[in-house]
Amino acid sequence: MRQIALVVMLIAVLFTCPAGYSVAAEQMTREEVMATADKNHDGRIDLAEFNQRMTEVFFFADTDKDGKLSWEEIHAVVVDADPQRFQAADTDGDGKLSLEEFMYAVDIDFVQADKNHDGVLDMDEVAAMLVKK
Ligand SMILES: [Ca+2]
Ligand SMILES: [Ca+2]
Ligand SMILES: [Ca+2]
Repeated sequence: MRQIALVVMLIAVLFTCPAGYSVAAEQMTREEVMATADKNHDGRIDLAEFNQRMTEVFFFADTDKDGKLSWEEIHAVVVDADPQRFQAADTDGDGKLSLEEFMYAVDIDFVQADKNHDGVLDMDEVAAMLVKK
């Protein structure tokens, strides 16, 4: 069963935001991921950059501006989102993700993607996230 990290989907969201349309995360190349998330172009995504981008994703996706992400809001921007992952991230079970729940979930993905545990995602680690399992 293939599972693409939520973080890749969300970076894909950022990548597609300016163009105003959605593409599936697996269509992205690692160069596109890096070009989107690596703001200072040092070839790595650190946690501060990552959290900043994810916060932007959160508010971009919150189309009804209630400060929470419903499944419909997530699904509207992440075409291949996994409902089970959404439910797992919704720790208080109210059917929506608060910013805290959202950031907790994506930070887990960041840590899992950081294979060498140096606190940043480099090109190889981003590429590994894009590999289908
Ligand atoms: Ca909302
Ligand atoms: Ca919740
Ligand atoms: Ca790393």
